[in-house]
Amino acid sequence: MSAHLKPRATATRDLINLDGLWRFALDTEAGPEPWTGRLAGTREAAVPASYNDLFTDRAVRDHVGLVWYQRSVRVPRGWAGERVVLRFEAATHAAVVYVDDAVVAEHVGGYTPFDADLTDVVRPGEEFRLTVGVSNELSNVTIPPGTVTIDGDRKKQSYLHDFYNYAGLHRSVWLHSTPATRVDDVTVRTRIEGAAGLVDYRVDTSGTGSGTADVRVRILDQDGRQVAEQHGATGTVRLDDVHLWQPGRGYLYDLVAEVLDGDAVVDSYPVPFGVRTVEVRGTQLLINGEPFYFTGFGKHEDTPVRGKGHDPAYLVHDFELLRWVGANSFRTAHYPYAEEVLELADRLGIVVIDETAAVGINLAVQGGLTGKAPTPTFSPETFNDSTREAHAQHLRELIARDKNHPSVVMWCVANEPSSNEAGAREYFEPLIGLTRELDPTRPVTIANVMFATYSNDLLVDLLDVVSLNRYYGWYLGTGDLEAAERQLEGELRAWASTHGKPILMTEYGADTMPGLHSVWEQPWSEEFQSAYLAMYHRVFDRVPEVIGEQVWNFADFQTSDGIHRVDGNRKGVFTRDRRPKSAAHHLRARWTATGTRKPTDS
Ligand code: GCB
Repeated sequence: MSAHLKPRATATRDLINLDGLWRFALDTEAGPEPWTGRLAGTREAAVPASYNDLFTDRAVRDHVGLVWYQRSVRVPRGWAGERVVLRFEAATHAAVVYVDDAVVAEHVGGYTPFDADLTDVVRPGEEFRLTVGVSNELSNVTIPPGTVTIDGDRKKQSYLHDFYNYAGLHRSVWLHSTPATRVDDVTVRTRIEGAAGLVDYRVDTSGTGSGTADVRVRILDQDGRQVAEQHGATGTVRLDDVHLWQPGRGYLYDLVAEVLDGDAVVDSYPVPFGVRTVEVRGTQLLINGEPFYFTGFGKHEDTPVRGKGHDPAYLVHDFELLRWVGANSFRTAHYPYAEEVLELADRLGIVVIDETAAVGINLAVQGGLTGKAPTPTFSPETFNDSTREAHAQHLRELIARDKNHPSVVMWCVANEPSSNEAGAREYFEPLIGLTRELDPTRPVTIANVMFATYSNDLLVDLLDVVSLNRYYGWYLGTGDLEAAERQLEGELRAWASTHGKPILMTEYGADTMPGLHSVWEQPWSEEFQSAYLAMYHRVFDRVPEVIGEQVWNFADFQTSDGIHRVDGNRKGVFTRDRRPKSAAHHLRARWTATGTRKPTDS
């Protein structure tokens, strides 16, 4: 069952967090039907966390297939008559959930939440055995894709993305109650009219039988004072003298959606929202009518030991480093991040480009790197209609989860697909259309790969912003920043003059070993990283259509093993444990002066 509203404790809803240590076993050790009893073995795994780096056993780290998590859960006595729901914020990449001996949910997609309605299978006051099988297997019809091969008695997995395929229960697990008659979903969209904010809302309800429930919405300001109240499941609330949500100043209101039965409040659910607009006009992206210049990074959810497990301490620290370095934005490369990340971005006014997990819809890159004749990316045997349907479902789940977050200003439908190849348009046009249908309020982009040029890219006219990932001076012409500067400027100017759209640099960066220094600015040295970034910045400042710069990457991150990677990708401006390389100081000087306006704009 897909999920909309994040579980919250409210006057009408209770919430229990199920994080902690769960029993854990690989499918190869768990025996048949492991959900029918206590899991074999003595391993316990932390939730939330990737399981891969928790243990010293390589068989766990490299495991391909299912792993099993288990714990017992007691339903509170007081929940009689309530709806009882289990919520997984993320199970990477697919999950099957058992309550005692029965399947209660299955979900595919590793970075979006799902629910299981347990109302009819559990009893208040009683305990049940919760067992979850989580698979890390990827295929040509999963998002992201990958390939599993059999090597003797082992399964092996390869994939087309440059980050380690961490898996497991990466985010919190909750048990919560809702009333039977309840708020199911809330959609908030905002407009600005002079000094007023217009809040268009829609409240979906369930369990109201054939009668229509009376819905009331109340708007509270950041101090909790009620500033408006209105009845009706849909409508527009006017907020005079509105406090706008601004980059750097994340003012939030709460829209409290209530279901009433006479005077009684049957259900109550608050949605934080900000009043702001986003629009692409000409070659600018406007937030609240003002041109916005993006500074920041492509990030990853990646930390030592935890892998992709959500960690509130790293969240706070990463945002603190963003502030320190003067960054005003980031992209959720290459998958949706934990919702807590967006909530904090909402509160702090950090601007987010929200990306799907569609990374690696591209067989040309692999062909190009191995010298073999490329396999077509879009074909019945490779990425096909079923892949596109999985991608569509992923977009539905992403937009359902994130639509109300003011920090999110743009959807990124994919990272570096083969957008110059036959079939790209047939594959992507319906997905871009779906994104716009699900959310007509936000611009849409795709992070473009270098092989798809201003003259052969097949998608650019469908998108609002040209987002480019480019590595002149690193992958191309390594170390020659003079040539790179010419090539980069030439390419940016060609995109600008051919397509007349805003250009956002969503990736540029160079691998850098911290502590390696060179008076000649040699590749891999800290000096080179700074010089490389400074060169890109000179070019951005000369090309008026460039609306922002997001360095690849915020921090070093783990990848699969390979001769191009030294314990992972080293393009971080911070190390994996979040210490600055010297380039951080270069960025800090530039970005603290930039704020939200392009350095060359007065
Ligand atoms: C890219 C990818 C990113 C890689 C990066 C690199 O173009 O989008 O996932 O990590 O290049 O460092 O090679």
